[in-house]
Amino acid sequence: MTELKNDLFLRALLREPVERTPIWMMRQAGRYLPEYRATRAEAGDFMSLCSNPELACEVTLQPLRRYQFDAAILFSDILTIPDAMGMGLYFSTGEGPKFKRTIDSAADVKNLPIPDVADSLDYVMAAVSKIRTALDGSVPLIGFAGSPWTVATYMIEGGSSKTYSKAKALLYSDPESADLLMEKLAQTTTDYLNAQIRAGAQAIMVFDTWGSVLEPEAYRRFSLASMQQIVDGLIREQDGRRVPVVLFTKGAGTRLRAMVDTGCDGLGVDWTTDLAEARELTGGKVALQGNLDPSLLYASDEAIRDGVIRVLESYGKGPGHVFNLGHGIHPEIDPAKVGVMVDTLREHSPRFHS
Ligand code: 1CP
Repeated sequence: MTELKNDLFLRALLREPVERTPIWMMRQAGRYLPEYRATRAEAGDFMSLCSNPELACEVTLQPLRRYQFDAAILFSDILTIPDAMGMGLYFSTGEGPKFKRTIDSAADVKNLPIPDVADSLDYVMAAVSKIRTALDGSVPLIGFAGSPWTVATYMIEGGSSKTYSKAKALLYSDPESADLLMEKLAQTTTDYLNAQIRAGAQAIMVFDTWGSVLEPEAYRRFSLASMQQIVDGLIREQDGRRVPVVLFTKGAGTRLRAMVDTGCDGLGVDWTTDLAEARELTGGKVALQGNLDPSLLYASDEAIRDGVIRVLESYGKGPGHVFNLGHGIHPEIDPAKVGVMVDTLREHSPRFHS
């Protein structure tokens, strides 16, 4: 294996000293970049882009050509797993993800197959190894999946939702079926992430985008417990190096404290929680990743610079911080604004590590 030339991101996740704060950006490959839109048009649609390893590799690298990011993230989606379970994922332009079939009953959960991911998601592993070769050790590659609860919301609702009422109805009306669904998803997700690690992913991120819509008890049972199961089942070392795991529950707030106990290496923090408070809640036991409000990238260059410095000051001095947005970048953002964020971080972060 080629030696990693820039391992700031991996070192920061293990809370080892770094000379500056590493940065990557959620949805760094995506619609805000004209070159992404061009490649997606070439592919035809989003799923054709995901399932073509050459084009998935190309869009993964696009943001790294523009900005000095310290990590690459696999170009794929959290909904490839239910697609591999036979639910028929499709994207109609401007409408987000949709499923041809949905989970409507206990029988649907029981009949849901556990796919052989090495086979049905082989295109993802092919993309991972192609990206690793193309990166040639420049920066580490992040593999990812959605949390079972977050993925389940799409499977039950048939797409995006504002209220999650169908998904929550299943949890409360038939908790045993909900447990079985989470179990099937946790098992498949663990296999899938381990296959990504074997193919070359050097860090793992689990996106629990909708965990915070659950009340505390339901969060523990249906979201946190299944993430715990995934963390427990993951390969944690590869090629003599630890493969760090980051969990991200958007809007986690005080739940960050319980998330530490999963044994993950890092936690994603969105912009509604101050990093100083998150650091206190997590007692310095994990690294923190975040948390500039993505909407701040609509602001003036000066306001963006101030915002980046405020995030650095909020975390404070010392290791264990990976800079990121608090959630994915919005599609309308001017790509030049991302450059302002990255340049400001490069200029100002070294003094937080001296
Ligand atoms: O029109 C297009 O080109 C599709 C837009 C798009 C993109 C660029 C989708 C559809 N997915 C992706 C890529 C993607 N999705 C990545 C790639 C790597 C990168 O970050 O650069 C990742 C990590 C995801 C993860 C993802 N997909 C999440 C979790 C993270 C998050 O943002 O909260 C979720 C919830 C999804 C579902 C999904 N897929 C696509 C969309 C538009 C959505 C969100 C739908 C919704 O808001 O409910």
